[in-house]
Amino acid sequence: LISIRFEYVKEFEQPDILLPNTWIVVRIDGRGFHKLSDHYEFIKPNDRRALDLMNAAAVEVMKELPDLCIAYGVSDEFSFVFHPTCQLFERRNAKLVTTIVSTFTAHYIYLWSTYFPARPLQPPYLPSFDGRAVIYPSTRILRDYMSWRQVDCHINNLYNTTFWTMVLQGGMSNTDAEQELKGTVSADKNEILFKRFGINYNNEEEIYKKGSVLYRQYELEEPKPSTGDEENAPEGKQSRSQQDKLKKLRRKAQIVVDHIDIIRDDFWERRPWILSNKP
Ligand code: DGT
Ligand code: MG
Ligand code: MG
Ligand code: MG
Ligand code: MG
Repeated sequence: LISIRFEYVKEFEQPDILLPNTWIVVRIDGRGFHKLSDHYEFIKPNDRRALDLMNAAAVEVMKELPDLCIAYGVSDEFSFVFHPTCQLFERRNAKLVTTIVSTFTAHYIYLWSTYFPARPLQPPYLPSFDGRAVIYPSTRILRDYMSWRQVDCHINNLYNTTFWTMVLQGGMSNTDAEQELKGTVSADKNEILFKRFGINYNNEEEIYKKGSVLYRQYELEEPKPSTGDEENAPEGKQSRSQQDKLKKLRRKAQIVVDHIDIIRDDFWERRPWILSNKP
């Protein structure tokens, strides 16, 4: 066959399998959303429609990829988490990242008009996202990653809320507000908000302060009695039938969008199935 002559080009493809038995986080981020949010006149500092649209697209990604355990979103970014036992696409980096990025982008664009009915999408201001995969070798580090993103959300939101209140309500110029906020700590910003504008930061909406966490809400039922099959499965691995059962349960489970602390243990202890990957 003539194709034999050309087949050697296959050898140029590099393997990109992610280390086994590690958490995989695929983080996507909107490209140039500074410009995009200006063009479509997103409300500053937080546009509820824009965040709801991000969350709606992420819910669809979770539905399409039952292997995902949890996702966390803030601003124009979303982190999607695969369990260490995940074998999707043989854990190939590019396959995982490109599938998440394109699935998310497709839904984001499809749902756009629901959230911005008066602002049809127009080139060159079309939403696109970049993506990367990072692996984490322990649950502790995975949780620290999630905490890092939520702390970032809080820090940025406190800054943005204070900055835009000073500008929009206080009539300050952008440069003056920026100058005054330089070197301030959280307590200073809270004080500016409260003393000057009567705003108690604690009363701001949770979605802005905490970001959005998406997870599967399993029905609270006892796990089905196991068949001998699974007991023979090697430790740390799941048998085919076990995997199939999990997949079915995952497909059926409702996906919850919550705005809640994920730094402290409470969230995880009350939902042990999220990290254990068992119903
Ligand atoms: P990149 O990610 O390097 O391509 O560049 P950007 O412009 O996407 O920068 P990034 O991701 O660091 O920052 C996100 C931008 O999106 C930031 O400029 C503010 C904007 N943005 C996100 N959510 C909202 C929102 O709810 N309201 C408004 N007004 N802007 C938002
Ligand atoms: Mg970026
Ligand atoms: Mg961005
Ligand atoms: Mg961003
Ligand atoms: Mg194909």
